[in-house]
Amino acid sequence: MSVQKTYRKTVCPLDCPDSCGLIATIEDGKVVALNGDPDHPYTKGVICRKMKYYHERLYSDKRIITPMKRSGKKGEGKFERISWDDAYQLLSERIKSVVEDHGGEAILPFVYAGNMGYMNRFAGYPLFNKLGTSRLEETICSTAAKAGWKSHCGDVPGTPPENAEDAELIIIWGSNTKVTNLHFWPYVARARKKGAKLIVIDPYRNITAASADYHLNVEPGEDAVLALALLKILVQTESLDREFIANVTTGFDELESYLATLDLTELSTRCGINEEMISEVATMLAATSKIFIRIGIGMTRNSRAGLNIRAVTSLAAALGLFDGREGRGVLLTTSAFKGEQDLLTWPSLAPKTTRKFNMVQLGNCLRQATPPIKMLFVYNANPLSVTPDGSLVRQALAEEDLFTVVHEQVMTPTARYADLLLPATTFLENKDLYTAYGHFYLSVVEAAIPPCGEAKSNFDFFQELAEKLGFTESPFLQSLDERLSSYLATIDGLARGVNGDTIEYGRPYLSTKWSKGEPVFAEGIGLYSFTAKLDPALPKTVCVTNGKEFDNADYTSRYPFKLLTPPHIGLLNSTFGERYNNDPGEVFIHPDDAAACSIEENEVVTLYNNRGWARRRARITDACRPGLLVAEGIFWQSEAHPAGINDLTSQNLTDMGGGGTYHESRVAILDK
Ligand SMILES: Nc1nc2c(c(=O)[nH]1)N[C@H]1C(S)=C(S)[C@@H](COP(=O)(O)OP(=O)(O)OC[C@H]3O[C@@H](n4cnc5c(=O)[nH]c(N)nc54)[C@H](O)[C@@H]3O)O[C@H]1N2
Ligand SMILES: Nc1nc2c(c(=O)[nH]1)N[C@H]1C(S)=C(S)[C@@H](COP(=O)(O)OP(=O)(O)OC[C@H]3O[C@@H](n4cnc5c(=O)[nH]c(N)nc54)[C@H](O)[C@@H]3O)O[C@H]1N2
Ligand code: SF4
Ligand SMILES: [Mo]
Repeated sequence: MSVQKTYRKTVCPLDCPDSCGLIATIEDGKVVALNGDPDHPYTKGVICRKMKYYHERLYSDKRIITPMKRSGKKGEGKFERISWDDAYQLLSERIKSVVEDHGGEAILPFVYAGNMGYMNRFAGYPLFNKLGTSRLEETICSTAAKAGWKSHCGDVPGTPPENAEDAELIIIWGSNTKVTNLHFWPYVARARKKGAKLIVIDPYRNITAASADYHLNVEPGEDAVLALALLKILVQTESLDREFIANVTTGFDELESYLATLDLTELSTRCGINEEMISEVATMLAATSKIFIRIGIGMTRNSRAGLNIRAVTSLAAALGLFDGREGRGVLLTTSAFKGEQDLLTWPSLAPKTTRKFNMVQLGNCLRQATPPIKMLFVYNANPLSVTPDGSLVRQALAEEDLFTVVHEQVMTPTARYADLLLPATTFLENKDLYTAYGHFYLSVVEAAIPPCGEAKSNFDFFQELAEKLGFTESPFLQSLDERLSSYLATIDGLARGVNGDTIEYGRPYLSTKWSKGEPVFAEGIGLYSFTAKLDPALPKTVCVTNGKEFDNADYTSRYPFKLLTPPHIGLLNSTFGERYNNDPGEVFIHPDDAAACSIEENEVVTLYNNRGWARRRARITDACRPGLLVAEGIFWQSEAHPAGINDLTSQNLTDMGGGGTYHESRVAILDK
């Protein structure tokens, strides 16, 4: 007898700009396949490979399906099973005693975007506010990029990605699109079929750059310099959109005077792109008005993050790319929907304004906060793998008097350090609302299957915990549907009449902010500003500056290599790490450097600096220039490789937005 199949629409919850519409095939109560939803206008039936096999993760032996209490040493990963009742009892007693003895600020929640669904991602906030815990500044990903954008562009949304298909010149700047934003690629491909050229600006030849017409292997962190060089030539050749500059922008004079002081040869040397190539690109920019720039976050994971974004938007504005005309545009993030965040997080529940810690400085926080953190509460995140200066975090997690709670789906490196480990559902097991930062659609989807084992969604877990703690304020009494409806009602970008009662599950709703042909800056709408009102320590207009670690003479003398740590095609940050058992990942190294260090292909090499060390398998390739190392992927720490790539990265912050500088570490290779 054939087993009946059912199909449920859902949405990929991962922190990926594409937020795909998915169809789960269910057989006998189990998900047996995941496919792209052909009716989703951006997904168009296609999904990435890593997600295609998500259901294997759902049922893998690495999955956490019951509450557990630590029975071995911290980090050993030994646990004994307990009931949810016992887990709640233990947890609520511990919370009460920490709050009583040390105050609420001795608790630090650590959360990020393991699940992008609004209900579950923010589910812990009301409780942590009520408890008056320390607060986490969620800076790990794109705050620097957003701050850079906002300083010149204000709140304008990015151009719809669909516009790129009418472009004649596309620049992908600091994004490995074929890996991190796969669904933008078909628009690029269609444009190229019609004759468009693709330029990729990236320090190494990633797979996107390898498919481009031109690859500009800019020195990492020097994008502002390259943009200034292009602007200088475009001024000289009178190729800028002077009408747009005059009517729709302010402050160009200041930038123009600065450009006049710059020397093209010096700029070229500094950014690592020869003058002929810079001129050729300037000529291409002058030859067509149909230019689309897709800005990635890659250029913002260094100490000049905001400056680089400011520079690229300045170049775009000087070319008039914000005028909404066909085939033109600039896309960093789409910002298509905005709802009332307080209805998810409930800051009004907090008894007072509590201290804040920047999540990329978790190491310092756990080691140095005064008074100290006594309880770390992790959900939706794997801090031991993803935060910089990882050896500090590891030492802190091993301390006996830190009580660590981890709500997780699988046995991550952080989970192994938990004192109390609680099972979390996946997106297939819970309902949620999803938007996207790479397209303009919103969807609400229901659970495709019931929870596996005793797993609980973030929402259910935090509501139940609040109840055990005796909290009765209205947010703690809400059902998920109630919270969802209240939030939906505040969303700017949804068409009128779409609300909690009328929304169709699984249907993608297009934002009212989507428009293929509207200017975002125009007379009467708003002006682009080439100058920014910022902290006085930051330059008012874009200029040439030094990198904090890359240009530090002391570091340079001790650690000759620059290290980048961008995404890997098979991982989503550290999610799916369980698929690469004991694999430390690769490091790309130029053949000249490999020869100088007598390194052979596939040999495990040790990279080190003052913060720590990490091992990777050498992949000898001219995809990166001499002096540059590239380690794709946050592979899990394991018994064989206890240090991860973030043992090498620093807690330095970006110039704006307090972000992490994951692509600005200096390292050396250990002699054999
Ligand atoms: N497969 C996969 N997809 C992902 C992720 C993943 O881990 N794996 N992560 C997701 C998340 S959370 C995010 S935030 C996005 C991030 O995706 P992106 O926006 O693509 O940003 P990054 O991945 O940081 O870096 C992208 C590229 O920037 C380059 N880069 C580094 N430094 C510089 C520089 O100074 N200048 C320039 N021009 N380029 C530089 C890197 O070499 C890399 O090729 O991707 C998401 N998608
Ligand atoms: N070296 C280096 N480090 C980086 C980066 C880099 O480029 N280089 N990128 C940075 C960036 S951009 C980001 S966004 C961060 C990401 O850092 P994190 O947000 O920590 O992302 P992930 O590593 O994907 O880990 C998410 C975890 O959440 C769990 N999870 C998923 N859904 C749920 C759920 O519903 N409930 C609960 N309780 N848990 C869930 C997953 O199983 C997974 O272990 O990493 C940063 N770290
Ligand atoms: S990770 Fe990105 S590309 Fe892959 S299914 Fe999810 S949203 Fe789509
Ligand atoms: Mo991210």
